[in-house]
Amino acid sequence: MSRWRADFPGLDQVINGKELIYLDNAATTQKPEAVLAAVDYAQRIDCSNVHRGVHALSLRATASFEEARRKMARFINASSSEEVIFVRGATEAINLVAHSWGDTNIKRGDKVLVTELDHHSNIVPWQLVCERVGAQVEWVPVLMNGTLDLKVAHEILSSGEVKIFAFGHVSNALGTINPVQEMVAMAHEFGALALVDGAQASPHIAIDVEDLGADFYALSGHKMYGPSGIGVLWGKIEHLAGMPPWQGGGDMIRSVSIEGTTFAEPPFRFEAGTPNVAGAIGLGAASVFIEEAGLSAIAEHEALLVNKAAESLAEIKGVRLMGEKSKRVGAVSFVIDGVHPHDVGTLLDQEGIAVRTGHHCAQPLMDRLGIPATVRASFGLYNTLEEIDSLQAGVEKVVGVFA
Ligand code: 7TS
Repeated sequence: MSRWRADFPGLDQVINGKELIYLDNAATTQKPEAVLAAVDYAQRIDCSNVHRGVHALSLRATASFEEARRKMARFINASSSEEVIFVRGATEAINLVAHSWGDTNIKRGDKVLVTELDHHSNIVPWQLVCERVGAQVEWVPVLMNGTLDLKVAHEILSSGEVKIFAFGHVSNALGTINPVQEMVAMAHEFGALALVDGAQASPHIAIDVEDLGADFYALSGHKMYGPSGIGVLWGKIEHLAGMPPWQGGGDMIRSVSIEGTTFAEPPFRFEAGTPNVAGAIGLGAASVFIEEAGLSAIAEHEALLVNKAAESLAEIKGVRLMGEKSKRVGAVSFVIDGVHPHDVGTLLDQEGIAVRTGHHCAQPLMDRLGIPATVRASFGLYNTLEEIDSLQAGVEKVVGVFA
């Protein structure tokens, strides 16, 4: 049993006549009572716009919103909450950097380095900026064991032409944990910045942006037990201070006149318009929930789940696991010979088991693995070893149906 399970009301439901077994946590996580209550309070009681009212409600909403920013700064060990920008999610965080930093600093003939292991969110924004400015996207290949070929990364970086190296902390499709510090150091050695997509790391691994040494770090609230529509872009203040705004509007200016506009300091320069106030407050509550649960206790519990899932699925004839077992967190991805992953997903759903099937927005990875799609079971702190038994039984049943 998981000691955290009772905090999640969404888990307590019956799907297709079976108790829900929710193994689609890499897509989004369920929300604990503490997050639901924080969002509810922000909208029911403290409902007001932020940074613009002198009345009590607005002051309360602003205080809670800025408290959430400080909680997120603590959660990732940022040196200052000025470095924490609220965005819609990891996708928007990366697009913000690609536009604001990228359009200013990447020039014709420069290179941007991405990886074949990454989510489309950390690929497409870089392709777009390279098209805009006439730069070139270069790729770090992924090896069949699910890890990156860092020798090639080193080779490409050593040209000195790479402006930024963008890569994930943890792969959403395979669960591979990348050696972030080593990759950041490699980028810096050759004069490139490093952006880390932490969307799949933040629910599983303690994040210390100072220690990782990266220049930018992106995360999504809904993948770490927080609400959807909110996330964080962390950036080193020396970069943020020199970056132009991406979007213009209210709350991001110092002054506006007919002659022109001057902009607020970070983080407000990058938060045009009314922000997702309740979402940010809910995300702050999620970070406290995770801190109180303890990332080392979470990691210990989840390692049992991932290892048991990998071992029990590998025992089933016809099942092929993707990626390397030892460096994995949060997810296992597999295919069944002769069975389309979507059929596996549909049959598992009949057992009340929610998994994701498809390319997981990681088509370059699928191409490299030579498959169109996988079945992915991904785990949260509330999953149990009994649920892994049910997954194994469910997959055995699928194999039986197609035998
Ligand atoms: N980066 C990674 C590594 C992701 O896994 C995802 C979403 C994103 C970025 C985008 O996050 P968003 O919150 O901005 O949408 N990944 C998945 C997934 O694996 N299944 O559904 C969404």
